Amino acid sequence: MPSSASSSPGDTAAAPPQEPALQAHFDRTIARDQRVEPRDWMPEGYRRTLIRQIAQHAHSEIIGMQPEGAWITRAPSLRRKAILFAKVQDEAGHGLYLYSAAETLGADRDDLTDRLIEGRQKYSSIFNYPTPTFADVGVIGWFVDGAAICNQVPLCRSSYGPYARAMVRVCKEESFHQRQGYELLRTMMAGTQAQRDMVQDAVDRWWWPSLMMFGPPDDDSPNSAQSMAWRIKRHSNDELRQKFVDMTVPQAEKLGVTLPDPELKWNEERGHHDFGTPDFSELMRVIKGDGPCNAERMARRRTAHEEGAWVREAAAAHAAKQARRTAERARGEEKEHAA
Ligand code: BYC
Repeated sequence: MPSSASSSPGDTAAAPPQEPALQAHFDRTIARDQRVEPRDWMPEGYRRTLIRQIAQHAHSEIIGMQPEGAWITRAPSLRRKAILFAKVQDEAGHGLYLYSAAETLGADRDDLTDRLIEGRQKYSSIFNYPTPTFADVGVIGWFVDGAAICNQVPLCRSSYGPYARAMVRVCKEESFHQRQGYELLRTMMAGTQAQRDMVQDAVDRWWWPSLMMFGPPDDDSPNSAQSMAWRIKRHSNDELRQKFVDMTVPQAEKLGVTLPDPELKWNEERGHHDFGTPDFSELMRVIKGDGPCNAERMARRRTAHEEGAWVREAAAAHAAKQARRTAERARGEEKEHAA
């Protein structure tokens, strides 16, 4: 487990250390696999990269509530409704931990929200696909949360302390999310032919977009090399994509569905599955805003933000009142002591 690098170089010196010394200390922290904490000096590029990735990750959790959230009122039983409610609520929680982690880097939460709703910051491509049937809820749990686990378990060892610690809890919850999806699909596969067809149709629609979640191929990933050198990312996009495929193939066999890739086969020599190439031009189109549901997701998020203004105002007024009362109490106690 990496330990914290809390001491700063020059603690013992009278004058504040100069940047090269700070940089050297930061480099040593990374090389020793220790953690960088909010109070530590860090290069501006490292801070910017983290804010970018953590904010996108937070936005993804918040926008990611929509595709499944659309089924809460239509879930086929009370049990499924309660499960789905809990899952979507967990996603809101993940967004909140992540916005808090971004705040430790000096980001402002309101500003991050503005960047999202004005389209100046990204969120995961996967949430721009529609959820026309209840099988989509199961497949999102199985594929999307499965992909999230592959991507996020290594982030528990990310070099930035608050991000890594947030990921520990997020991953525990994602693991439940994945299992509930798989359990839902197993139930549907044990049902009627129409239900089995519904599952296969959802698998066919979500497979390739799920592979795209891992980002562009390594050769076209402008951020990977630096993020890996800083140990923010621990594995490349292609490594994680491969891990997801290897993990999912036996699960698909057990479930009795076919993954829609004719090139998918076990490669004995590599000890991995070979698989086809996702359409990365589609990924780029979706990231740029031209996916099937981008406009709908953003419109919904903007409306929710506008409709939530009174809640934020009320919470701010309540916090101000509490602060005023605490200050008044402190002044009263001071007077008592003085008397
Ligand atoms: N979608 O150089 P690259 C969840 C962007 S939510 C959109 O490889 P990087 C859940 C990328 O940002 C979990 N954009 O970038 C919630 C970059 O653009 P900028 C979401 C993408 O950062 C609810 C450019 O393309 N997970 O689990 O090294 C319900 C070049 O890419 C995508 C996270 O956020 C994409 N798919 O690697 C259910 C995980 N891919 O910023 C489930 C944390 C790439 O340079 N993030 N881009 O303009 C990461 O691990 C990394 O940021 C990525 C990309 C692997 C996504």
